[in-house]
Amino acid sequence: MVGWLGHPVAHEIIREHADVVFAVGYRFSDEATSWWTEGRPYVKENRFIQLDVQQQELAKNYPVEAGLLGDAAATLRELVEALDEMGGRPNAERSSAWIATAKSKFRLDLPDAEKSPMESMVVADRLRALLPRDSILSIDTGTHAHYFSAFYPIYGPRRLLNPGGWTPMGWGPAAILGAKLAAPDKVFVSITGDGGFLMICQEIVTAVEWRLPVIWIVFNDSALRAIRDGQKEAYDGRIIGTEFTQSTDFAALARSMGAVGITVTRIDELSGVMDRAMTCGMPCVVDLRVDPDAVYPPVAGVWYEPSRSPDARMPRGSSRQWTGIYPG
Ligand SMILES: Cc1ncc(C[n+]2csc(CCOP(=O)(O)OP(=O)(O)O)c2C)c(N)n1
Ligand SMILES: [Mg+2]
Repeated sequence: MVGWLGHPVAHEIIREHADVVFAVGYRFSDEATSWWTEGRPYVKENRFIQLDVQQQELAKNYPVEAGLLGDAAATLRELVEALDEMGGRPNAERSSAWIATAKSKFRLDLPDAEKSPMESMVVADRLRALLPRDSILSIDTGTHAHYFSAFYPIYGPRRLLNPGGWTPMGWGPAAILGAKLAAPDKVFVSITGDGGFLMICQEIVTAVEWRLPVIWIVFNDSALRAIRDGQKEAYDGRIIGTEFTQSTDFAALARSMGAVGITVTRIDELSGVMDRAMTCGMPCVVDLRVDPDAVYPPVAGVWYEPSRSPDARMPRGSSRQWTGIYPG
């Protein structure tokens, strides 16, 4: 992903090394461009080819060298054929080597796995290994979501459902029900914060009534962390109303509504719990006790609220620009 929750390596490739950016079905939206902020990731020097099925998207937000109107799969097939007729990609070996290097840079240094409450980055990493490759995730709004949008690998289209730039809390835990109805044989997981889930947790009852075996994974840090951390940055460490004095037992809440509820306090419990969640045939809430100060994931974009002045754009997480890690 690039933009507000973009990975530093992806940003560096675009900003400093891309001869041309080929955008396929990509709208250059607010969230995906850090609200069109220079360098996060796009810069004036970038040149774009944009392929989209809707004409009005072409060059809507950024000027393009070439706009291609068409179905992505069909158009890409034709382009590959045309390239083959021209004798293949020039510099193919060099660019393949680059891609291999870039992929290796996406590996993370994970924080302490043994800790309790747990490190969210470790949880996200383990979940990728435990969930099927074609499982479908919805994320919600808040810090918990950043661990997934920033570096959780997605292996196919429409497998990460994202509330986008308006970031409405509670969207992810509810959206997962509609998604499950559309593809009943897949594993559906809602990644949500405790604050967001509290806004919409009555939908557990809907899932029980409709017999929809979805899994909600609640990153329970007893805080509205995204806002709390913003307060700390803006007000010299002071916070107000963003740490809960009363925590919620989401497993008990789930059981009170007829669903399965499981609490996880240590990472070594996660594998068994996910097995149970995926095989119980019932809606299931997994209450994960995570550290409200868990190590932040590497993101290199900025968030911008339109009412704030451009000077007040807030870098969160890693604001480092990560330059110079590739050979020229
Ligand atoms: C409906 C709604 N209200 C308020 C906000 C502002 N907001 C963004 S993130 C956040 C906190 C989210 O808390 P939680 O779900 O616990 O996630 P965490 O950041 O703790 O991981 C708030 C209040 C919002 N995006 N949507
Ligand atoms: Mg929270």
